[in-house]
Amino acid sequence: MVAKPEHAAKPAPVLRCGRFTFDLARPLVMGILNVTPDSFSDGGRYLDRERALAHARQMRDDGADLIDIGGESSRPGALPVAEEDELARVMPLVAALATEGIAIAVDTRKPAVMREAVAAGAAMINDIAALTAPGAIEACAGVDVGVCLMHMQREPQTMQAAPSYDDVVVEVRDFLAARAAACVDAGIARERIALDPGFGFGKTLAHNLRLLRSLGTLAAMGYPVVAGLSRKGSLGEITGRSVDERMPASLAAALCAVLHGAAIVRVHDVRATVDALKVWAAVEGGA
Ligand code: 9MG
Repeated sequence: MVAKPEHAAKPAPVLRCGRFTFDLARPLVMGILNVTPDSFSDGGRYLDRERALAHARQMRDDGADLIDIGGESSRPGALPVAEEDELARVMPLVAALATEGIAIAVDTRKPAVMREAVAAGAAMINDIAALTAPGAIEACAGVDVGVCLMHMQREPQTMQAAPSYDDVVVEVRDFLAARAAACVDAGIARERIALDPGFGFGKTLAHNLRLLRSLGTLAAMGYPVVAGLSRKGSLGEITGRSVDERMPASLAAALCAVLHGAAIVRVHDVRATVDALKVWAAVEGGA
């Protein structure tokens, strides 16, 4: 009898987030819902609760696997938000949408917000600071929430002032490996961890492009890689387009990210991204 090749026996990898288990055989789409007055793309648009809920449901209907809700802007130059303000912006949406069976990620750096979000049914904590705040790892350990650990050089207020690396890929990879190890040591299961190079967070266009081409190096660590390029400044630098005109560039960037190894793309334009990925999957599936 001919032995099966080893890869044929391996189940497709999964990402476990609360009550959701995502099959990573196809790329996942994470829709962005910023509930902030000052986010770079949709700042102020979803401060009205009903409007925010309607947008989240629309992204779900358009094919988003997860909705990422954030109450503190992380755009370059953004100022920190008080805990009570962040909770007031985010929690009613998390509670309502989680009850409707939608997989919710909460984009926060604050352990208190993490704890409340998990208690309200959030499936994932998306932390641009990779759970480095005191108490953040503890807030996510011992519960079944998924975590997205992102790399950022410095803080949003200062991160785009002359970012510099000896080797951006090596430094981002080593940082993410260390953060994943800290999470595993604290009891967070490997299957609950995703890693993100943090496009635009303390990176020039050249850094972002090198990281994009090197996503395979990050994916080789064995964790799903999240790529967030949607409408970001680097796409404006390449195309000369304003934030509102960056959808085509964002689709191209999402496809490039998937081709280079991203398992999850974090996007504003869910419907268009889902369509683009369907075309890619049809082509690749037939190969
Ligand atoms: C909150 N936020 C803004 N950009 C992001 C990105 O690229 N990745 C992740 N995980 N979160 C982000």
